[in-house]
Amino acid sequence: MIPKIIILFTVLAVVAARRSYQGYKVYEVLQETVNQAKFLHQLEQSNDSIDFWHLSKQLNDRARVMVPPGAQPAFIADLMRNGFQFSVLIDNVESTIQNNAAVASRKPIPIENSILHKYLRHSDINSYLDELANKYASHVSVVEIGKSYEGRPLKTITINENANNPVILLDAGIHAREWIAPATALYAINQLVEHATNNKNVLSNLTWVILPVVNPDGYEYSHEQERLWRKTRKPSGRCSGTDGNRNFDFHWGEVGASSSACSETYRGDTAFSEPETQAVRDALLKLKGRCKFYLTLHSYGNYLLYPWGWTRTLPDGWREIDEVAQAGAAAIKKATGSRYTVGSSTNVLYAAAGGSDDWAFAEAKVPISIIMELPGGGSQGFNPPASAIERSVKESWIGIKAMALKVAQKY
Ligand code: 0X9
Ligand code: ZN
Repeated sequence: MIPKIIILFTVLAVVAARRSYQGYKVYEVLQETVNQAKFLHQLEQSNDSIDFWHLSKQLNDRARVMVPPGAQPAFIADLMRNGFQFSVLIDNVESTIQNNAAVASRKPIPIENSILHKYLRHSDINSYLDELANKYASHVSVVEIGKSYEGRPLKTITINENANNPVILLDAGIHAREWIAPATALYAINQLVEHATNNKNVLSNLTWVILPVVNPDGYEYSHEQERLWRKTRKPSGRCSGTDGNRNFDFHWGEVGASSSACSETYRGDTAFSEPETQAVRDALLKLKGRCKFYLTLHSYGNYLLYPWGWTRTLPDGWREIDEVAQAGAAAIKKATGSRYTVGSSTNVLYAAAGGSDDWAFAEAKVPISIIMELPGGGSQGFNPPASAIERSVKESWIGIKAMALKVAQKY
């Protein structure tokens, strides 16, 4: 029997170890002119202490920027000097994080039920995959495609393997804090395996390979220590982590990626410096010729984006990708009314080289490569409450299915 006082101290130690976002604010900043948009992009590149949750090239769009208390006076002075209109979207980021902790500590429920109501931990996600492979052994299998830097198994689940089928590779969670992405991948797995009869049209002549958490070290760290952690966890000098979505070897580091290890968009020491990006690379290379659709889930902003992410020029074959993405956006619009913006990453958002989407398209020769920026949590940004999971994953699955169907018709 462990004395209560020890339990209390352990709980306090764990709570104390978690990074606090007390006093951090998220500002919404309206960019009305080209110069204002340029100013924000330069700020994103040059200032490691402020964190852009959303930034795009579109005029009259509102950037969302998280700023720690000490940097707020200078940030506001910068905005005023440049004539920005702005407001405070989240007054204290810490209060949105505590809401989530309350949900996370509810008593456990069976995994299938939890998918819609909880952000599952990495070990539970992997257990679920193994459980499905055991239960549906004739057409479901799990493969460990590598290990994360901290040694967590990177598991893919393959559904409906058949050498004649085109393959869809779906991944999620390369950015740790974007919890809704692994939750969506998990719901897709659940639908394809446990509700196969409702999803026959995307199973009959397609094989799905799904990696629900690309960056489990970062994902776990964002549960335990820093809710808004984005990168992997391997140390580089005095800072930790690489932005996995700047680490792929295609125009690596050329634009929109930082060479500073402390930046949120650190490109890594070399291209493919991270075991997690190597695993995605190898999985895609293994499927070269067969994989027709690479879909990578992120959050947030309701975007369906495609190559290139490193230049504003559009690649040969972009119309095919656009057609698939438009099918996804239209299906969602029809089902729930939610709007997605469709276009090339550089033209819609910003130029950022080294993304998995560009690499899959250019080097693994996947003809349809799309990044889906899922809905966020409204005023909570990356921190959509667990109560929002069900509505979000069900809506996103409608779009994913519509895109898969389009791909099945093409190949
Ligand atoms: O910046 C990113 O990596 C993505 N947005 S996020 O807010 N989820 O971080 C967009 C990436 C678009 N694709 C490329 N630039 N290749
Ligand atoms: Zn992301």
